[in-house]
Formats: sequence, structure tokens, C-alpha cells
Amino acid sequence: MSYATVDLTPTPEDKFTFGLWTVGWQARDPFGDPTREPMDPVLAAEKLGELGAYGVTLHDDDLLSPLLTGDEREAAISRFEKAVDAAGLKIPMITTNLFTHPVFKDGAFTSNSRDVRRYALAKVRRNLDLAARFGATTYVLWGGREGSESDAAKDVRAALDRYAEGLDALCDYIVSQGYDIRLAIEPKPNEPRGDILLPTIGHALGLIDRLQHSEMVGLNPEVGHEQMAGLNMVHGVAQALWAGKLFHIDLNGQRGPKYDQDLVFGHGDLLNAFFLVDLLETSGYAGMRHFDYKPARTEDSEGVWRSAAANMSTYLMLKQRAAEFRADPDVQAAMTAAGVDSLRQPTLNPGETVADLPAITEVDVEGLVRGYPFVNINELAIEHLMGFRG
Ligand code: DIG
Ligand code: MN
Ligand code: MN
Repeated sequence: MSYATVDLTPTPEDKFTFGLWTVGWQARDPFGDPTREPMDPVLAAEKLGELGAYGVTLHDDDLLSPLLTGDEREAAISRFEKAVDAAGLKIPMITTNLFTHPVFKDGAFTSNSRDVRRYALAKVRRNLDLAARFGATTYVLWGGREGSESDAAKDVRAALDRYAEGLDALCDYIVSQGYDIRLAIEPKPNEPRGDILLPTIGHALGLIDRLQHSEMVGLNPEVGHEQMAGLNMVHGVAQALWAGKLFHIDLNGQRGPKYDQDLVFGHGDLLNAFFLVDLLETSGYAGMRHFDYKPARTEDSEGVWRSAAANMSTYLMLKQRAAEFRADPDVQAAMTAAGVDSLRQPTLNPGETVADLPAITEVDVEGLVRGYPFVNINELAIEHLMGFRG
């Protein structure tokens, strides 16, 4: 099988999107001052459009200070809208900053302070109105400050009640306004809180099912966040898809369970990134391929745009390799030999019940013991990923 050189130029059809806070990160970290100047959202829109992105996303505060009101606020919004339109971009998702201001130091929806909880809902309400104006149909909620450092200081059962109350109230507001918006919860296990509530995809799914408007609430899983918890992002996304809850996804890189690295997509666990792209591209997921990453603090402004382009080219390289992997007859044979297809066959026959199954004493258990040649599949994936399948 020959591999024609692949055009890695991103197009809007790829649905690549970036947050203003990603390319605009000034590289301040807990141990160092910013190394880059603030970025004008208009410049970000222009450059992302030139690079081939489909859209741009933002927190309210990335564009608008909460203190901005009236004509000044309107002027800032319309100036950005003009730049986005001129760049040919969309705004498919926006979100709220419920983590930077000190008022949120103990959280937003689950702060021990009721007045803070009420302020947080009002801040999201105002931004839902902006989401509707921008035509954003996905609204992400990352509860970075929802958590604790002391198990006695946060009544988690009460916190989950408040979380559910807040999400239900926001869904009621969306319905009352007739907005075409769905909420996407973004899990993360820790950082900046010692332990964050809804730490993984599984925890979030468990809460979503108990909401009044559970059909309006889904997930925005982030690669690095599941991997910070020591979990397999491909498994988590597969379960989100299985539950019909993959509303959005934050793509980036992470090298093992450590601080949140927000590396360029693929610059962490490349093999897992390969299988994630394979899953997204074969599952029918039609949503955004959103990069929530940080240009390394060591980069200058040229490196910022080089890193933005790297997210998209890495995705496209992996997409090409994954398509070749799936089209390879040797891979298909290895999948069949390993029983991958037979797992899609129901265990019981139509109309059969557990009571109908033969007694275990009638089963030749030893005869069921077999090998599963999974290593063939992994080695073929490695060969495709490294370009050795010619
Ligand atoms: C961090 O991973 C979070 C915030 O950047 C933002 O609220 C969300 C949007 O994707 N991701
Ligand atoms: Mn992150
Ligand atoms: Mn994120």
C-alpha cells in the first residue's frame, strides 16, 4: 500500500477550534512571570483564520472584563464579532471564567458562600445570552475551583446538590429563552483545587443522569485531565460516546499523571492520541476538534503560532495514519483473529434468558481457554504510526 503525500493544510471542514486563552496565554506560571505580551482577541481571530481554523472559543473574561457595561461592552463585543466574521471563523462554544477572580476561591456553584453561588449563576446567565448572540450551541462548564483541600470543609453530598441545582437552573433559563444551547461539563481531577468535584468522565456521567434536563447536559472531556487521573482517554471518550454525551472535546497532550501540562495535541502520549483520533473519526462524532493547550512558556510569539499549527497538523497526520490502519487488510485480519468483531454480537440468543444457559458442569471450560493475539494489532498500529507499512 503506497502512501501518497498527504496535504496537511487544515480546512474549515476539519472543525479545528481554539480558545482565546490558549494562543493568548501569557505564560505566567506559579513560579514565573509572564513571558509574552497580552494578545488582542482581534489578532487571535485573524491569525487563527489564516492558519485554517474553523472557529474560536472564549471565556467571558477573555474578551470582556466583568466591569465592562453598556456601550463599552457593546463596542468590545461588536469589534470582536467583526474580526471573527472577517477571518471567516465561527464561535461554536463559549464558557465562563469561574476560577480566576478571588471571589471564586472556594468555587462557584459549590462555594460554601451562598452569595458567591448566586453571583456565579448570574455570571453564567449573562454569558449564555452572549453565547446565543454568537450562535454558540455548546456551553462548557469547567468547575476548576469546585472542590476542596480538606474533606471536612466540603460536604460533598451538599456540593453535588448545589452543582445539580445550578445546572438545572441554567437549563431552565436556556429553555425559557429558547436558546439552542447544550451544556458540556469538563471534568478534571485536581489543580487548582486539591481535589476537584466531578474529577473524571465517569463521575460527571453519574451526575448528569440525575439532572432534570439531563438531555441538555453532556461532556467536554480533556485529554490531559483524564490522563492526570491515570485513566485512558480513549476508554473515557468511548463511554461518553456510548452514553450519547460527547458534546465537545478538549484535545491536548499530557505526559503522565503530573501537573496539567496542556501540551500540543500528540506531544504527550502519541499512541493514545492515535487511537483517540481513530475513535473520533470512525465513531461518527461530528463535533468540534477543540484544542485547549498552552504554547510552552519557552516559546516566543512565532512559536505560539507554530504550536497552534502543530495541533492541527498532528491531528491530520494521525487521521491519515488511522485511516491507513483501518484500511489495511492485515489489520482487519488481526482484528477478526482477536475476536474484536464478535464482541459486537449479543451474548444471549434472541429470546434466551440466563435461566436457559447450560449448567456450568456441562461446559468444557478448558476448551474455552484460548490466546488473543492483541499484540499483532498494537504492532500494526505502531508500524502505521511510524510509517513502516509500505
Ligand atoms: C481548562 O482545561 C478549561 C478552561 O480553560 C475552560 O473553561 C475549558 C474550556 O475548554 N477548559
Ligand atoms: Mn488542561
Ligand atoms: Mn479544557
